[in-house]
Parts: sequence; C-alpha cells; structure tokens
Amino acid sequence: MSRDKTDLIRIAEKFEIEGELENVTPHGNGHINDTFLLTCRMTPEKVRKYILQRMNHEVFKDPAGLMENVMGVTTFLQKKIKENGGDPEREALNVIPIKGGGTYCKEEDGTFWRVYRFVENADSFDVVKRPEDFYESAVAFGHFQKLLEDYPAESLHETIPNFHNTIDRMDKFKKAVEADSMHRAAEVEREIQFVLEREEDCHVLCDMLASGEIPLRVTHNDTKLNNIMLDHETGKGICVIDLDTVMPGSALYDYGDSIRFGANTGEEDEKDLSKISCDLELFALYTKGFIEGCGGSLTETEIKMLPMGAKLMTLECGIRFLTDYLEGDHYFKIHRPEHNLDRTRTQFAMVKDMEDKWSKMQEIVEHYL
Ligand code: ADP
Ligand code: GN1
Ligand code: MG
Repeated sequence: MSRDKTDLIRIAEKFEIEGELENVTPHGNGHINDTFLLTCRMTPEKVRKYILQRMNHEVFKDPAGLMENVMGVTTFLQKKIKENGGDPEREALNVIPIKGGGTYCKEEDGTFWRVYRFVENADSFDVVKRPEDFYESAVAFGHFQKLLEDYPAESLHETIPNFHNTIDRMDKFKKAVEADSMHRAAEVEREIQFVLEREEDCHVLCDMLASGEIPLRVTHNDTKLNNIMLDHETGKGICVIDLDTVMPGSALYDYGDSIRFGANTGEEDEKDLSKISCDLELFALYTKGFIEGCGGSLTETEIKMLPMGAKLMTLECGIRFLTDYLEGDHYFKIHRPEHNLDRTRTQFAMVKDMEDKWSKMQEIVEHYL
C-alpha cells in the first residue's frame, strides 16, 4: 500500500459510508487503479463492505468526465435492471456519494478518489477455473452491451481517446521503437518484428467501422474476466464492473478482449510460453454465451469477424505491453522487472496460436451464421 492507512481512512470517511470503518486493505489485481476494500461494522454481527479507488489520472486525464460517464451508465443500468425485476443494488455498480454532494473527491496531492458499494457474495477471477464461469461471463458481457443498446452514445466522454484504434496503437508503438528512450529496443527485436509483420491486420476493424460495415455501439472495452462479478450461489455473471472505458466501440472489441484473456490456457504474465495457447473449447463456449447474451443484436458481419476480433484485441494488447516496456513501464502496473515484456510474449504466443488454429476458429463461429 503506497499510502498509509490513516490517510486512506481519512479519504474514505469523506464518503457516505454506513457503519464504523474498521479496516482498509489493498484489493484485486487491476493494472490501472489503486483499489482498496473498506470494511465497516454495522452491528456486532454485521459488516458492510465498500470499494475505495484511486482513479489513475495519468491514464484517465479527465476524471470529472469519467465519473460523468460512470454515473450516466450506472443510473441507466439500474433503471433497466429494476424494470426487468432485478436487484439494482447488486447487478450494477453503485457509486457512493461524498458527504455533502459530489461523486468523487480530489486530494491536495492531485489524486482522485471514489467509492463503490461492494458486490457481496460474488467473486471476480484472474483465470478460468471452471469453463461454465467463462460461459456465464460471456452471457453477462453480451447482455451488458445489449442493455446499453439505446444509451445515448453522444453523451459519453471519450475517457481514453483512440483506446482500441489499432492503427493509432501501431503508430504509437513505432514512435516508441524509434525513440527507444530506455535503450530496450535491441533486446526485443524479435517482438518488434512480430508486430511489424502484422501491420495490415491493424487496419481491418478500423476500416470496417469507418465504412459502416460493422456498427459503432456503446461497449465496455475492457472485458477481461476479473472485470465481472460471478454470483456465489447461481454462478451467473451478476455485475459488470470497471466501467472506466465504457465508450463507443465495436462488439468485436468486447468479445475479443475476453477471448484474449480467458481462452488463454496460461496466465497473462506466464513466463513459460509452452503453457500458452488458445483453448478452442473455451473459445466455442464464450462465442455461444456472448452471442446469446447479445440477444440477436449482432449482425452477420460481426459474427463472421469474431475470430478477427479475438486476434486483433490480443495483438493490440501485446503491442500496448511492448510499447509500455519500451517507454519504461509508465502505464501498466508492474510487479517485477520485465513484467510487461513477459505479458507481451504471452499475447504474441496467443496470436500465433490463433493464426495456426484460424480455420477451426472460423468453423466454430460459422455455426452461428
Ligand atoms: P482496475 O481498473 O485497476 O482494473 P477495477 O475497477 O477492475 O480496477 O477493480 C479492481 C478489482 O477490484 C476488480 O477486478 C475486482 O476484483 C475488485 N472490485 C472492483 N469493484 C468492485 C465492487 N464494486 N465489488 C466487488 N469487487 C470489486
Ligand atoms: C487494463 O484495468 P484493467 O486491469 O482491468 C487495461 C486494459 C488491458 C488490461 C490487460 C484502462 O485493464 O485495456 O486490456 O489491463 N485497462 C486500461 O490486462 O488501459
Ligand atoms: Mg479491472
């Protein structure tokens, strides 16, 4: 914990939390924000939990706009969930306001903070332990997108401009190679070549969005497995979390990013690349769940392009890890030297494996056409 506990307690107590704040502990494995679990004593038998988060304002340059998005989307989802007979306090994120008003606070040191109600009796996973969890996450992410089908996209702030613009990601990568500010380019020549050989791929989805062949939708854009809470009892994806990147995008981004992370037989930062591959059973399961969750809203072209979505989101993520490595690891949190390089290598091994299994991936998807 980079901050001392008293400081965290002081910040937490600015929010409308209920009960006596008993403990603050670091929580989760996100790569971007600093997340803490607040435990509050309500009665001798009962505690209430909250999530306190420092928003990463190096990554999200406009925290006010970001929180406007989060408020807009969560309010919209809560209303729909209520109409559908669900529990809006559990099935959507709930922002806890500041005492006296406001949705977040800014500290003197320039950091930004918010509090969410903790989603109880649910877990988020860093690896797929049971295939049915991955399937349920697919249904929930698909359904999330479906629920946002009529959300006013023009009201959303672009919290990270060009987030999944693979052409722009390629340009930034090339600039990082050229600048080589950390003198690391020579040692990653193989990885650099791997990216450059796939320059054409980077244009595919951007061109299709630009020509209108695939539609722009309101999407989550960060659909890895640990951004969904799975219910302890039912096993269903009860709540989609980490809404910082909800922006106009493509359904293929949401589908692809989940495959990138969850259908990989190894972890995102696995050092032993022989453990990395694209598990076609998990791929098939997620495809089924996502198409079902989207409730018939995906177009034929989108379905046809699903394998490309998976490959491009994996390639893009590898490019982002490698760019960060070349620039000195300023974006993603790292927990060891070369962490971003290890992550890069798993992504590229996954891309390569997808290329080898391309016709099988297409066959699986064609089943839904
Ligand atoms: P990051 O952007 O850093 O990934 P997240 O918002 O995803 O931050 O939070 C990090 C982790 O904290 C999540 O993967 C999840 O395990 C946990 N978490 C976040 N919000 C909640 C919540 N409202 N209820 C329960 N757990 C949460
Ligand atoms: C980050 O915030 P988190 O850990 O859920 C990143 C994603 C990457 C992912 C790779 C805002 O997700 O885009 O795909 O790491 N989020 C942001 O694990 O950049
Ligand atoms: Mg997250």
